[in-house]
Amino acid sequence: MDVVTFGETMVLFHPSSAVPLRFAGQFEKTIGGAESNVAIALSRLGHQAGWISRLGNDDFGIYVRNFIRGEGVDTSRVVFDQTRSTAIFFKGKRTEQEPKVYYYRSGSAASRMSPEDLDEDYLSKAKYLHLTGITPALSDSCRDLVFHAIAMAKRHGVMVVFDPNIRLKLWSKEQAKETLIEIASRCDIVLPGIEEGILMTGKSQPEEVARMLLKNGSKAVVVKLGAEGAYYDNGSERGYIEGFPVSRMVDPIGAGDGFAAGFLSGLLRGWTYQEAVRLGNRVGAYAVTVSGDVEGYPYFEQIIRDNEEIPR
Ligand code: KDG
Repeated sequence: MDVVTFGETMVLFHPSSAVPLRFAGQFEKTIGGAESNVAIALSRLGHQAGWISRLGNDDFGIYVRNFIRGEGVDTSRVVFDQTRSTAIFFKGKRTEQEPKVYYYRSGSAASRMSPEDLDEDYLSKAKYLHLTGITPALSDSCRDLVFHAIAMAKRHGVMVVFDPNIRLKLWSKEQAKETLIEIASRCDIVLPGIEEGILMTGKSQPEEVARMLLKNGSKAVVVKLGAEGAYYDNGSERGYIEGFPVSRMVDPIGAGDGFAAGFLSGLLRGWTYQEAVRLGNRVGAYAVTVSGDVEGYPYFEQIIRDNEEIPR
């Protein structure tokens, strides 16, 4: 495996027309989950990714597993929980820039994930472990799982990449800050969005956010700046990398996960930080052109075809 990740993936319903949810009569169904988004995007970019989770033993659980497996992601460690359901969520009107999300996930199968869901042999063979700050917000056992996974990865020299992905519908700012700073201090690479970086460090500029997170214990930090691109600092090199212009902006959700996948793809290819961040920006840009989370993620061939300037 190049990258192993774990987290909750839900069935996502979008209203078919741009009306408030209470008037919507028809919905399109797909899936959404930050970690499976990263695994799918990595698989399209040509890497081996494994996604670990718990799903309900129901039609939605099978749908989520089949969708992710159909993208070439290894789902062999997914467990079907006999007593809990697969979570679902809805996205609000498509005309909004940042659509509202409505979760129906409390007490879901994935919220029962715990350290027992980790297979040490499986994780030890990965090059990277990818984590997000959504998982520790789901339950105490999920929080334990995150810390357990980091310790396990460290024992085997697996690099740990952490995207704080703060979801204030799941916990308060104070709880999020305390836990995410603690997790970040144990991770090799941290990928906050600028707003997340501000919340975690109290600093307002990307350079300061990165410096604080390096001081906190991480070896490298990339601060995502949306359309503006990203700022990286790995202790020896630092700088801003411009974003990619997009022809149509439909829905920014999923762009950060696309960034993480593109960036990891660059590192897995042995590229420099600068080149890897650039690929992250590019994959994030593709993601915002569609309403679903994963539909916009490109195949590597598409990236080469769409732009000759791809490094190497
Ligand atoms: O990053 C996109 C995800 O946030 C979205 O698909 C849903 O995983 C999700 C969450 O927990 O909010």
